[in-house]
Amino acid sequence: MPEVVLHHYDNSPFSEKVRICLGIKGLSWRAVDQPVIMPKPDLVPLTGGYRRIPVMQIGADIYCDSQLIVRELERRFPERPLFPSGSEGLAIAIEQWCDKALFQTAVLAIFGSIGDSVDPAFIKDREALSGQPFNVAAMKAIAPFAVSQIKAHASLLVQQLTDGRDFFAGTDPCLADAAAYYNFWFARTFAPGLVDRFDDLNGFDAWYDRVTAIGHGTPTSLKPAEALEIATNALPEAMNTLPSDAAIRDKNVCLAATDYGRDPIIGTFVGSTQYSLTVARNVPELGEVNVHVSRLGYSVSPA
Ligand SMILES: N[C@@H](CCC(=O)N[C@@H](CS)C(=O)NCC(=O)O)C(=O)O
Repeated sequence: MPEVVLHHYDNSPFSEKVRICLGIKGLSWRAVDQPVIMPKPDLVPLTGGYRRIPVMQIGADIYCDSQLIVRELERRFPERPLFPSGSEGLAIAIEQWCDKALFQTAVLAIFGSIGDSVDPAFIKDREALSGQPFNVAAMKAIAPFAVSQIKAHASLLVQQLTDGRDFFAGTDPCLADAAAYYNFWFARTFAPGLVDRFDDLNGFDAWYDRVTAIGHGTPTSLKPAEALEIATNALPEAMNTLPSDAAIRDKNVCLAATDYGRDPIIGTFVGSTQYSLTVARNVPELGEVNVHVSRLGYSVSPA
């Protein structure tokens, strides 16, 4: 099987979720450093327009969005499962809580705290990404409340740990641990002093340290040009389409995130599962690549 290539950058919280999942599975992988802001000339040819981070590449298969990336890791590398047996849906529901409610709270608290020192180019880029003003003054005003909310979220996790278990689902770490962890990692790394410890939340910091200790598996760096070459020399996996999507099979469609970073990915609809949508794209410099997005949170429409 071709190597797992993760297009990421060190400071990316959603990448940290994936890196911890790679650590849980003990995988070796290749790390491509991508820019934190646009332009991303070595990423967009692979994705066909999607600019968010992380993106996983396996040969000529390109997986957009951390929620799809972790599912694909589970499908290809089922050992040391990310989804506790019988609780797959629950793990994903918890991931949704972490990626939406908890993440939004962490963003407000962090940028409310460090907003004055943020690079104006970053602010401009994120305004374009979200279509909203990056209002540091408003974030500052709400930061104390956001910090109190982060702690309230942390206390939910502590409730799950009261029986003395090591991780969210018991003795072994799973997706829920990685998904909750990256938000606290984000705050603790980028806004020191904000929520460094929760001494009165019994068990939280020990859990946090256990997840930190999982690490990231074994990454080795790869140049962006080498990743493009891997795609050029590979063929995408064959895909099936669900019967409910038969009407759009082989049609030219546009896939797009529905929250932010909604740049369209245009291609021929060639595959779907209950949780993913796939288009084939023929890229002059790369040949045939399949781009996969998560069904949850992405729209499909005629191109
Ligand atoms: N739902 C997406 C969200 C990804 C996301 O917002 N990523 C951030 C970085 S952690 C991003 O792409 N920011 C803009 C950028 O890096 O260009 C996922 O789970 O992967």
